[in-house]
Amino acid sequence: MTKTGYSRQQLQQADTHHLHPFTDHKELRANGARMIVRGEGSYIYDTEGLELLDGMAGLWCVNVGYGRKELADAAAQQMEELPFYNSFFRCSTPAPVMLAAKLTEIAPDNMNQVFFGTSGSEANDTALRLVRHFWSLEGKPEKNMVIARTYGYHGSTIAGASLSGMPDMHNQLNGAVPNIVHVMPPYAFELAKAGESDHDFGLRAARAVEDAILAAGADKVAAFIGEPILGAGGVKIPPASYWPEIQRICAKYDVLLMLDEVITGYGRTGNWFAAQTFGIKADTITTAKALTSGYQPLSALLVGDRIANTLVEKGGEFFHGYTYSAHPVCCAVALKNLEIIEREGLIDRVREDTGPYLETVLKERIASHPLVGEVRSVGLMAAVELVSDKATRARYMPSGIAGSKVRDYAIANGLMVRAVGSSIIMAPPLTWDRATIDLAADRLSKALDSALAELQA
Ligand code: PXG
Repeated sequence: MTKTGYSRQQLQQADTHHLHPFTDHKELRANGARMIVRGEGSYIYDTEGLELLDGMAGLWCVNVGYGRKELADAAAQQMEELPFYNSFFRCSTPAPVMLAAKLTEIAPDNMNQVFFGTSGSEANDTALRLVRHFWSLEGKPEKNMVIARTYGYHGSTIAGASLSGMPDMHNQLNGAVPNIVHVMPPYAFELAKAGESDHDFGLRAARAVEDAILAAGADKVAAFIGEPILGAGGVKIPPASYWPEIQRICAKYDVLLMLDEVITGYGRTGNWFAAQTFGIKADTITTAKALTSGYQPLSALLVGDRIANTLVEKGGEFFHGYTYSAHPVCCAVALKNLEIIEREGLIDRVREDTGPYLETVLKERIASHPLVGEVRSVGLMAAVELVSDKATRARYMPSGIAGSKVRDYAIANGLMVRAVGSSIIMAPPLTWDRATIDLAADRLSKALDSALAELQA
């Protein structure tokens, strides 16, 4: 029985009326979902009382960990005072106003405007509309193509899926948003040529963007969009040469730079934003997830001065917005969440202590495992590549089998991780300390051993 009084069986029965995201429904109904009923600190609990160390912070979002009463109180207080009022028709409410001001304080210097939505997908829809509108206002409506990347993930609305570089999603779209092209991602582990240095590979991957600009003509290209580190596509961390080259290319051809920090924002890489970690100057920054640590659905599109000035000065009315743009309850929770992150020094800790510690632990304890082809991390965001042969980087077949086995063993050992193809991904709460990282490494090592034994059987 759960605290709610329902057994797993009762919940699974009711769940047959629930269409889950990214799910094969027939398979789910045959096996039933794990029912997570409670969270506390770094742990989640299911109906059977299983305690899982949450190596994914929910879905890359619960940065301050579970069970924060302060966040519940902030929501309750706002609900009692004013549960909702809109920001249309010359109205506003205090929480989003104060949040917007706070965000411009912690964001890169040129980011002084914020547009709110409730999800990363919505924020990217806004970003796409905004960059195209910007070029129209500048008298260049034909400058409307956006360059994105294979393996990129930008959401699941039609614009989000169109910007994403996931072939399976595109195949189901039956018509993507026009004028979006995809180029290679900076994924050295699979795409670098024999003998090619990381530096050279980074430049080559960036120049795929230049090639796309030249192929279309710079006067046709509105923007490039990318995650500083590809997240859902498998924590693919670009070589140090990549972002400076992208920046140079965007500047040369006057192509706007849209950063998608839905995963990397709010401390994950050891700074408020990965733009600061990698030194990227963007025109828009999409954020969501950890803005509220997942306690409420909220996104914030940070809009740079160049776009904002044109929008404000030349734009007239921008015909765009959502009922829940600037939702006061979500914004009140976000303000409190940012306060917690600051008060507890979580970002400095990631940058100076736990981030480097995680990197060391992965290198010293995980990288040498016979199943592991590479480990990589920035801050508290990591990937472990699984191979059948360390030298050739060959994979176990069928594709993804090693990832799902390691994930399942990790869960059985009390560690929630995510598999992306032949890799294991981690993005834990920023509250993890060294002892928690050690515990996660113990559980992951055991999972690697068990999976290897089975794969070799
Ligand atoms: N951009 C990025 C970089 C994301 O990671 C979105 C946009 C869309 O956000 P919303 O809030 O609309 O989901 C995301 C979302 C996974 C997984 O399995 C990742 C996301 C969402 C769901 C699953 O890793 N990222």
